[in-house]
Amino acid sequence: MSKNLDKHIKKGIDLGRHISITQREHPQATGEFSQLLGQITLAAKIVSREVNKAGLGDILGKTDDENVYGERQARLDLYANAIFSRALIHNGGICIIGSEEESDPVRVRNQELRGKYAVTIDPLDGSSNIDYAVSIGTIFGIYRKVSPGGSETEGTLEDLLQPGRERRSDGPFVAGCPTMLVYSAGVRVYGFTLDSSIGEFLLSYPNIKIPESHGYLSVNESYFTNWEEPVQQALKELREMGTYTSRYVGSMVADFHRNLLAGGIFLYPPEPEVAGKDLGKLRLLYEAAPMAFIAEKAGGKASNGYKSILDIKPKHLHHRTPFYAGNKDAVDLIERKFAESDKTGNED
Ligand code: FDP
Repeated sequence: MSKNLDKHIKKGIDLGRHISITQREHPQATGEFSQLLGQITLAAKIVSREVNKAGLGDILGKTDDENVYGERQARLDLYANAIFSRALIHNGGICIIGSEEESDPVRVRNQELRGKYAVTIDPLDGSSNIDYAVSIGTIFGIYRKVSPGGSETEGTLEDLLQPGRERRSDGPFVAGCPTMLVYSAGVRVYGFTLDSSIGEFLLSYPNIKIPESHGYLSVNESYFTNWEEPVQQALKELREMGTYTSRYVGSMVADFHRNLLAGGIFLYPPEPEVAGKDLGKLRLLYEAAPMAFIAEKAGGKASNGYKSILDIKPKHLHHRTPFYAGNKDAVDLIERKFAESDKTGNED
């Protein structure tokens, strides 16, 4: 960001104005990216409103449907998926969406609506917490279309199955108290807080940097005995350092967001002997890669134990990965433990 533009990025400016100022950094920009972020913001506000009044209507609870991972979908999952899909397809300037709640990608068939971006989305992460007034949120990721034909042609799987490093922008939006939207378009990480009295996201964190060497260890410790030794050892050492303490909400957007501001590491290690969890639980495309992008842009790190999450090329839409993200020193320690172990290396 040039110094000249920098002076306009002050706490309190609204997201729309922020997007238009930062867009001036890119003289070649056509405004399509800003329009896409605008649509994401609009959908985030609608979902936030619904999350905050959940319980008053009939939006709580599970449906009888399951997603592609065999998890029962909550009503709010499906609601958020519908709101984001509609906002993105009709006015987002995208060609394809990969959603955690859909087994197949959704292509934008209408050429007039189609644009040059591909979006991945976890419409409501932490949804097992929906009924309990715990913060939950949306995780989105934006790629440029790479399949041939530009916006003349429909998006393809190739547009979605790109390594995280190719991302154009990512962010979680956390619906809680307060509701926040965090995003990075590749340089800084910005945090906005929703002022519900005026319905605007206002800049509250102009340049988020994850603290170093202290903070929270966020992991579901009930799986401890199922983890590989390097993870167990690393956690033991982190605890012994005395600068880390445990805190786990069980809703990744909330845990990750707290650690981004206060320091720490979020872990979801593999459980090699447990069916379906040999690569952990988190989905590379929808959960791990967008959070890894934010972690790295904030000066932290995200790894599968062997390499950066951003360097893993997704094999398919629902590819899972072990995930360690947060303070650089803590993630480095985990990688070191794996490197020292006699394991041959995780095949991603
Ligand atoms: P959820 O299934 O409720 O959507 O991958 C999603 C996630 O939640 C994360 O947000 C959360 O940290 C994790 O799963 C919780 O899994 P455990 O119950 O196994 O700890």
